[in-house]
Amino acid sequence: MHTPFLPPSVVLVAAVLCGTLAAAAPAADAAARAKRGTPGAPAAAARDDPSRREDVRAFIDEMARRHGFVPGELETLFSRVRLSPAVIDLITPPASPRARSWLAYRARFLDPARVDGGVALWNRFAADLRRAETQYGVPAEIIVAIIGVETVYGRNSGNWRVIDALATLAFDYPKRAPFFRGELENFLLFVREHDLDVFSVRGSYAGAIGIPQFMPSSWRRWAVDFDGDGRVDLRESFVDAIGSVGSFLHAHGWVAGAPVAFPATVAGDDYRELALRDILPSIPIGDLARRGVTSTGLERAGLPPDTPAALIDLMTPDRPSEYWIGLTNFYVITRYNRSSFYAMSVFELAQAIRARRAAPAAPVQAGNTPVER
Ligand SMILES: [Ca+2]
Repeated sequence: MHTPFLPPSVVLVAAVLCGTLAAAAPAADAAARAKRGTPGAPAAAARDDPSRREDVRAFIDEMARRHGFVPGELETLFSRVRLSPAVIDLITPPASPRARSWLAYRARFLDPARVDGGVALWNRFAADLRRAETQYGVPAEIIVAIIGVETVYGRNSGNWRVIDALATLAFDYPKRAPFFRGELENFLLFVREHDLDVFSVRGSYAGAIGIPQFMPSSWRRWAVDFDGDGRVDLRESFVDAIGSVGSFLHAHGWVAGAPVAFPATVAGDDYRELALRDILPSIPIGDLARRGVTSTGLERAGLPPDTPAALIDLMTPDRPSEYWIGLTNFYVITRYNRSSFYAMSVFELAQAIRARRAAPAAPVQAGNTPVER
């Protein structure tokens, strides 16, 4: 994991704060609220000290009310939070949809080094991956590929202080403020439950943590202690990460033994409305042909005609789109990251890792890998 040491001053502050996120006695709650000072702090001061912002104070009050945090302790914590405009820049999608390119996206994840890294992780944790496959029904290569796409097998799990990232997105990114306030709430609970130093937890600019990049709410709901040491540790334990990815996909409806997606060809105009729909599988595969969508892989799979599917349009500027038929398991991968580019990268990387592991000397294919799961 990529987690550098904190400067000593931060460690000292963190040590003081560590373990203070305990439940408040009502008296302490009232006393802290009473000494909180007057509202209407100058804008500059509020920017430097988030704890003086009205919206942060309201959040602190809510955390005290709902979860028994001590307001004064959360104020001290938020006074040391650094809101970061860079986080807003990173999370803001490009202004023009044409900036999105499937081929460019795909090239970031489908490279020989990432395929080889996946084979190495699989070989190292083969028994645990088999156990996850048995317990959750999720193939080893899908779990390995998600960890590969997320963090290059734990090598790049993010260097942002999660408290800074989540506070920035909760309070300075109105578009998704409710979601990130929920994650900030879950992060404070997570830190309290695991007795962690709140400033020591590092992650992505979006607040995702550890080898599989779980958001705090996902960690609290779906992460599992898969190595049996009594703690859930997605920052250091690959085995916990493997089990937790399986647990997450299982909980989101992974269908054991079912295929993920098939390459498709389109003709006419009736397919266009399908391509504009959400990635939620909403058309029976038996209706695809009359909409101009065909797939020899899908036909060979012999699935029941009422199997729900989605037409996935993987677009690249100035090139024809690549079309796929996404089934329920494709949709389940998008619960991890709500993007068809993401899900297809995971799926293709998974196939490439499986193929490479089965035939170590074979070259990594540049085009679509065969899809026969
Ligand atoms: Ca564990």
